Amino acid sequence: MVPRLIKYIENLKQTLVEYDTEKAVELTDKALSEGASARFLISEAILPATKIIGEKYETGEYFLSELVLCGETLQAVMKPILEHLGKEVGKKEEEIGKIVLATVEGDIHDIGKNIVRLFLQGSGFTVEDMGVDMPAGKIIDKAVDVKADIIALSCLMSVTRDHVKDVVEELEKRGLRKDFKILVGGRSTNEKWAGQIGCDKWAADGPGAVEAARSLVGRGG
Ligand code: B12
Repeated sequence: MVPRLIKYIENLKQTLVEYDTEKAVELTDKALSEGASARFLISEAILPATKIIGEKYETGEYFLSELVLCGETLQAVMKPILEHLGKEVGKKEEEIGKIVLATVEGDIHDIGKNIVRLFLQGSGFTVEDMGVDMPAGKIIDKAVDVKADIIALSCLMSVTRDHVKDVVEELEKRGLRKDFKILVGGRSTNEKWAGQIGCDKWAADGPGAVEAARSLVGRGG
């Protein structure tokens, strides 16, 4: 990365942690207009900043009010970053599969889900994004309705992990488990746990989600 762009990174991280929305958006716009890629900003500024914010919340240095303010600043910078990412990943003409994507019931985190959506769309998947706090039954109804190949679930909190399991169990209850592949990801999940509860694949990030989804529809390798 060009050295002149690196100077934005530390500043952007700091403004995100200090929930200075105006400055953070200004730095993001400048970095993007000077040639920084959205991928670079996500990996070098957004993810490290959310790690610091999470730690401050966990250790009690930040209260819920600060977490909420940080969430607002993050959402504000994600707007131009997602627009840019959409252009970077492009759009394939050929559709290689349909995905119903949602953050599970009880969980309203959606920044990572929205990144994953763009990567999947860019690689030829049609993605029906149902948003956040989505109960298992509604996710399955939608998957049946749009004849999805894959149900992709985002889960950021340990307390909502059981709602990923709800989707697996509800599919089994309806006799539909074989009709859909389940892909899961998000901070509170991991590959071992995903396998244990009966998901088909787990992935760590956007590019990982693409690789996993492609293999689930037989387009891997
Ligand atoms: C921003 C934030 C918020 C914002 C969310 C704004 C929004 N619109 O998303 C707000 C302020 C609303 C919020 C609220 C809460 N939060 Co919060 N939040 C965070 C924070 C700081 C960042 C999350 C984030 O956006 N990360 C950046 C994105 C890019 O990363 P990501 O989500 O992990 O996504 C990547 C991967 O995980 C993966 N991925 C994600 N989804 C999917 C899906 C698929 C299919 C695949 C394959 C991959 C994948 O790819 C993504 C791209 O790389 C985290 C701390 C952290 N370190 O993550 C806490 C954190 C997640 N929150 C936490 C908590 C406790 C809460 C609250 C309960 C606080 C409260 N007391 O009210 C509420 C929950 C409300 C609810 N019902 O959901 C805890 C959860 C702890 C736990 N173990 O369960 C965390 C970890 C903070 C902490 N360290 O304690 N939060």
